Amino acid sequence: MKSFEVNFDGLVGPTHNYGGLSFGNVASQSNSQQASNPKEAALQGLEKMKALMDMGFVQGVLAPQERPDVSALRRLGFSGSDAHVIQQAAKEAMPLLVASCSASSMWVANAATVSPSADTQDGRVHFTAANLNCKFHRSIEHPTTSRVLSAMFADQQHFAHHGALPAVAQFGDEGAANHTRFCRDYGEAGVEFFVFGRSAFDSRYPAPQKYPARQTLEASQAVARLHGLSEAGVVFAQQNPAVIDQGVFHNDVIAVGNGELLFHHQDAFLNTDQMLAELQAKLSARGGNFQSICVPRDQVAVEDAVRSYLFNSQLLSRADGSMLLIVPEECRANPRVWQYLQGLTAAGGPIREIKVFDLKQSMQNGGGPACLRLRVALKETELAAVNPGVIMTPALYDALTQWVNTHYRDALRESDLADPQLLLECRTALDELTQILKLGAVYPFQIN
Ligand code: SUG
Repeated sequence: MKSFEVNFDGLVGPTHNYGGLSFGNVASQSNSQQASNPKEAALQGLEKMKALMDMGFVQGVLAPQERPDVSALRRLGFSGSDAHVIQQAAKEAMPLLVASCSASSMWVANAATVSPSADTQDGRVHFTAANLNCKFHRSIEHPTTSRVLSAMFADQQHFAHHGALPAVAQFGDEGAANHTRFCRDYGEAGVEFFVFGRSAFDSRYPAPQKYPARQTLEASQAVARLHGLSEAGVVFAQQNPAVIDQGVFHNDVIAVGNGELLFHHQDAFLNTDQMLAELQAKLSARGGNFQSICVPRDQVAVEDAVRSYLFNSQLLSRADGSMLLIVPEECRANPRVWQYLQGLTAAGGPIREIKVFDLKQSMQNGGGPACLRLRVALKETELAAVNPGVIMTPALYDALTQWVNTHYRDALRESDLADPQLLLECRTALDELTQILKLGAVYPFQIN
């Protein structure tokens, strides 16, 4: 049976802004308070989705969330009408209003961890929504994420959904950004690779000193258990704490994998040789031939990787078996990274082509091409069971482009977030979107 890796890209929401909310994420911190352009951000994302569809990949769309999140503000003690809640928060606690307005759900690599049916005990595709417990603005995403994923993957014969892990730092879970899967073919049993930043209960694992490690070993282990993965099909590895302290807040900022290939920086992991040997052995037991490409620090420093987002790229398999790397414009702008990439494609290895995309609006908050997509490997029958409203087509691309042009602002500053009109604009837009994507009622304002 045919199988596919489908990329579901997060549609950028109408409140995209630079709130400076993510300590440890260099771009978010350094672009804080700049004016954003939500319309441009959403159109840049749609361009990438269309380009992948035009290249023959199956492409999906994941809806943004309702923002400002008035119910989150109510839980923090603001009351009265929705407009009053927003105005009071703006007056008394602007950082909370900014957090409740973040369009951060666009980075859907953090929405959930997904295990394809070939790896799971019950033969279904498993999803665990990420609790994103490290940052308040992200911790409020998972209830709506769960509803949206359930509306997209509704068929219980094929799809199983798990709620987010307990909302405490010991189970900090950032979803697929710290999860990669290696396999010979998307439809065959593979090896799921979980990368964690620290252990909550075992002090033998070193922790970073400056910035938080968002993902714990215990969270990764819990997800593997929930998904019914076998010992033979998982590898757990620790991220190098020194690179977290240089701004690598998710593993997908320093490594990316696809098929039988891991593309990573020399300093990405602790105990790299042992980890590579385990991946090699486990994939080989599954009939695969594990390969890795290590980018040496004397060619690309960690700082260059963080600035350019070289590893936050999409590594895609083409029909002829070779691979394509989708990188952000910032890679071309960095001479060392660009020179490395020229050498990489010329070397005759598995990565043959580089395609560059302008995703500046998202990049300025630390979200590159790979952050914007959630990968779901599906067999033909499973793909047929996905809500067809969320699969990209030329007609859907046109409808979404028109929808963005109708509803989105082209400039947003912090002071604009206090405007109760913004809430109405967002709800009007999202109500229309649920019809375009055929999702049914998924937003709090549609349910309550
Ligand atoms: O969680 N930025 C996101 C970026 C997430 C990137 N995702 C992956 N690497 N997969 C984060 O730090 C910034 C929001 C602000 O500052 O306005 C933010 O949330």
